[in-house]
Amino acid sequence: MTSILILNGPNLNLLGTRQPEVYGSTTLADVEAMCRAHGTGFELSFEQSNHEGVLIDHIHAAKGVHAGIILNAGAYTHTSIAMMDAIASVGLPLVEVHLSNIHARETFRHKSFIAPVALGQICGFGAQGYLLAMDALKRHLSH
Ligand code: CA2
Repeated sequence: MTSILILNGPNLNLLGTRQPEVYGSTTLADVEAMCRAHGTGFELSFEQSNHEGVLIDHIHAAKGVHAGIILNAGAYTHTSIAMMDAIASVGLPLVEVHLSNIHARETFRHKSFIAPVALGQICGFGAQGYLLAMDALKRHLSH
């Protein structure tokens, strides 16, 4: 079975507990359950870390194990050249996801270091964005 990694960055472990007006009331465990129930036929690994280096280790370890990655890098999206380099170095197809529409928020959130090394970016659709990303990756991998 084709395996994919769904990787979540800093503070996303707090999802559903604070700022529901921005990020909704769905918890990260709910997001994982939604992804597992989505039925794209992927085997899923679901990981979260608040540490940039740990996220990079997960990206490196994905090579040869997973066929693709779905990444919500949280605030590292806007700062991390190191994550960008890691994604480029493994060469796996990656879909960037954000719960909120980062382009409708503060200007510092408009910049993504992930976007240039991603297949595409999905933002503004809340937890549903992860399911859209799974569909996009499924379609990409079957062509
Ligand atoms: O919209 C997204 O998914 C973000 O990646 C979320 C990040 C933010 O820094 C990005 O600009 C956009 C923040 C994640 C923080 O998540 C929390 C969830 C609930 C309560 C507090 C933080």
